[in-house]
Amino acid sequence: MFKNSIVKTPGKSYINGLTTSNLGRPDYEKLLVQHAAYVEALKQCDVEVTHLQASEEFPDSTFVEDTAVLTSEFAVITNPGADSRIKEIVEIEQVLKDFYEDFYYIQSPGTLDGGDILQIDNHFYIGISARTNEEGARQLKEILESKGFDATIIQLKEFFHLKTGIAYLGNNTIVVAGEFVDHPEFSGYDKIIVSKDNEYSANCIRVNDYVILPKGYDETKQKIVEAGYQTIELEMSEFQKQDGGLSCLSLRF
Ligand code: CIR
Repeated sequence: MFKNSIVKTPGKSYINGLTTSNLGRPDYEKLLVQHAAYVEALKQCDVEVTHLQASEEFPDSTFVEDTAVLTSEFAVITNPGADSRIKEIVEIEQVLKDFYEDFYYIQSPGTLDGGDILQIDNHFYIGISARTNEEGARQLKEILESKGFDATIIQLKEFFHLKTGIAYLGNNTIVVAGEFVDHPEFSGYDKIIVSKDNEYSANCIRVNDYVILPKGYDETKQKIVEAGYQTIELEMSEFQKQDGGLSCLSLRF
């Protein structure tokens, strides 16, 4: 069960943030509507929402997931892999002090984005990506192992972040796309396989009694419903334009 979440309203500078997509310029008004719907969805899932105000100096800071890795007992503050995002951690660490006493830190030359971390029960998967380097992954593995967790490092081939292509729904069930469908590290799980055309919907999140997924991916929705989950669908177009998905928009703990 998650009790808490942290979200952050995107600022107007969001439209000048980092992206590799060619989906066009985000519409700020639409973006705010989509963000508000995301916050409502979290509330529907019965989590408390700590809602941070927009910061114009950090265009990508609505993607709070990248700044921390949280367990029920301790917080790891990351060292984000994009230079323009590194200082986003200052505010998040401050906010997390209301919830945690035990803090760990990823330190340079290690870099790590929370989007590259997937927790499945007591096991963490750490993706090495354009943002998370080997040293960052090694540091996180060491921290997690010192606290009794297991951790596996996975070299990404195509996905932007690890969780761009994989989600854990509980009950040994994962949602997987692309390079993770036949990945040997994930062979022991029951898989909901997302087709190439629906790849964006692999970034979905289980929050208590619901699975939240992006709107417009009926095939994925159908498979999740057949696996026994209630769903909430959210319009995500303006986040997708900046390489963001559902998991990126909150810290859940
Ligand atoms: C970035 O490039 O950092 C943002 N535009 C998108 C970050 C998405 N975060 C995530 O997948 N965890």
